[in-house]
Amino acid sequence: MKPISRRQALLLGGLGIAGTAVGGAGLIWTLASREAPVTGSELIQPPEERSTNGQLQVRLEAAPGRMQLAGQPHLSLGYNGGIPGPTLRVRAGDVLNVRLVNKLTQTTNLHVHGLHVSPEGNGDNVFVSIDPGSTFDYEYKLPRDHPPGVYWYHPHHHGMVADQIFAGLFGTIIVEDPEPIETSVERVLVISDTTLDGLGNIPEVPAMERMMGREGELILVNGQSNLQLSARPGERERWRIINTCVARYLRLRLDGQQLQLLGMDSGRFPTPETLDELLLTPGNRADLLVTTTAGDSVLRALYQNRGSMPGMMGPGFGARNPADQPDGAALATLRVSGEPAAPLMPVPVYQGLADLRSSAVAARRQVVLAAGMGMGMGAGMMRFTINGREFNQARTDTTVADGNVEEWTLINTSPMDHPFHLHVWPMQIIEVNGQGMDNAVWQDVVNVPAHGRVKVRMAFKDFRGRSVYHCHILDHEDLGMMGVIEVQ
Ligand SMILES: [Cu+2]
Repeated sequence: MKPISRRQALLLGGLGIAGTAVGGAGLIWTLASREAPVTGSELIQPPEERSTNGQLQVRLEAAPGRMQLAGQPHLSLGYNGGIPGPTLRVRAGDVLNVRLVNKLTQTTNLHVHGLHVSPEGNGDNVFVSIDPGSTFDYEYKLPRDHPPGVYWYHPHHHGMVADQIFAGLFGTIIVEDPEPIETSVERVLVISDTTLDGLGNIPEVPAMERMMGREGELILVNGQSNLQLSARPGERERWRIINTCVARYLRLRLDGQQLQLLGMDSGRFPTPETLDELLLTPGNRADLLVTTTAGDSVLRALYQNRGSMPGMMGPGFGARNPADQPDGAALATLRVSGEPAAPLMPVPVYQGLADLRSSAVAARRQVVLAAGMGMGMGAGMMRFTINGREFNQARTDTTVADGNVEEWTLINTSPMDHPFHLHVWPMQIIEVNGQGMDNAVWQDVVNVPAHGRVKVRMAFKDFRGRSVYHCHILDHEDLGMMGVIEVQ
């Protein structure tokens, strides 16, 4: 039997050692986890917490334990004992209080990805460190005009982000619509990938995979493998989809059903856009309407080429990638049958964020994302840099004046894609490889293609303080592809 590594023991704690022991419960877990994933079970929704009278107070306990993954108990990490953690539902103008209890064996903290809230003090402050056994009280005050949409929470302690998310620490935040959209059912679909070592543990990830960006052998929705959903024809379902994978790009299809995208990240389109295929890079979210048609349809994640490592030919992953087959990986099967449902009211028109394409730009910057061989990280390790430097928490890389609109040109000099994430302030995509956009597209994670360049504009308003921008291939972030921004 493969012994658990020191790094893994640190991540998962004493339970990891117990799980590999022969005899007693340990052996049962070991045998159970060698079996194939359980498929075909009904979709399970994570527990929900909803704000009342403008407030939501929740306690999130990050801890190792036996969690259900692909229908079997596995030693992993979770918030409040489950993967994903509870769904938090709030409204613009609300105050969200989170008491984070760290029962891990490592330092952690919390990031509320995409929320437009203060990055300072006990707000969305990634410089907070919560030691094992400690507790921290976060408070997030959402502005009254906060965009509705799908957001998420996860750890952001530099150097451990990829490991902790890969092991199961993530959950959904939904900011409700100011004007309700009529739907027959709303579902939260949190897509993650992970690898199980056959002993019921999440294994250590080799350096090579961290440099490419790890992709797990299993792609799960709410911790479930190829689950099942049922509906009647003519229903309008609302799917809130999050890509929580450390590095995997999700190219999603649901052939046979009518799909309309309400928006991505915090960006909502004025009217829903019809689509056949949806690309979510790590960190992206989709707010999707599915109008059902009779028959069975499979939600698939198709292989997406995100480039290769410098000096290597072809993609970094081969046969063991579940999406690397002609039909991709089956994530869910939607069965539509029975009496047709009554039609619903049209989706109300949404007035989005102001279009910055006609705004005066106060400053233009270049942000160069690079990967290359370098000194100082040990033999064979690549350096992942922004403007030639690795992350240093003490250094401020970019200083912006409060209230200004800036235009950043994100330049990728490497042969692999990097999804660029800026905290607190959403980005409007202006140009991709020299091509202007047809409409106003807002995202907080923007893909910068291999050897490509993307222009984005941001309005640095409402908050001051220090925060970060980084590659959302979280292994790259942990390896240093992150910079500090201060708005003052
Ligand atoms: Cu990257």
